Amino acid sequence: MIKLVSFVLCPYVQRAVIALREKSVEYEVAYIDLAHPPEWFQAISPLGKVPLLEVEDQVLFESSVIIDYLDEVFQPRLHPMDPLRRAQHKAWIEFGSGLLVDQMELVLAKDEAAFHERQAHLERQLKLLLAPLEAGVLDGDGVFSLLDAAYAPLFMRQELLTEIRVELAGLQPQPLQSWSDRLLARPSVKGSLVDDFRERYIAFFSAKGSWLMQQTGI
Ligand SMILES: N[C@@H](CCC(=O)N[C@@H](CS)C(=O)NCC(=O)O)C(=O)O
Repeated sequence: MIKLVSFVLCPYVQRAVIALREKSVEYEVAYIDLAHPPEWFQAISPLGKVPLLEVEDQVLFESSVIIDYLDEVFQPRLHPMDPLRRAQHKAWIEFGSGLLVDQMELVLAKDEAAFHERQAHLERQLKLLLAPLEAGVLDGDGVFSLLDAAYAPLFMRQELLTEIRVELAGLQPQPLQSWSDRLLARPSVKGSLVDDFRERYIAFFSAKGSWLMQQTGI
């Protein structure tokens, strides 16, 4: 049995969950509190981060490596078959990892000035996706790809953040919004979070002093 070690709000773990669901692989999830990591986790996690994938008494870390592994061992293959296109997708998945950091830094901004500065940064970074998107580089072989699994957690959070502050919709020009809409409609994506994710997400970042979360009135 495949076992994922997770933190309920972690977008990197969610990438692996989506890949597993697309492949109809049975898996278990062990949720930990990253603020108080249990000893068993500290003993097996090289960097103290989630996700971890436990398989055959071995441990894998780094979400991009975990989803690559899952793609190699479970059908259907989600990465493009063409090696060049596959390499391009891997590169943009790495870029997507950085976008998740940019998004988190936006949410963690403590005041309005910092928020606007990080919003501008995220907007610039998101715009870099437009050229490869319009050139077809981000297309899979006509089907849902591992790159899609890697970007869906980012788009889910963008949607939630836009509900809180409508001006954030402007961060995603139409081609990005269309991509996001397509991904967020997938059952594998819809079912990849805990039911009370929204409440937990808002409560977690409110407790960290997020200026954006203060706008929710919670
Ligand atoms: N590059 C890593 C990032 C993983 C990551 O940052 N995970 C966060 C939770 S979303 C974490 O475990 N943070 C704990 C820490 O940094 O101590 C990946 O893609 O797996």
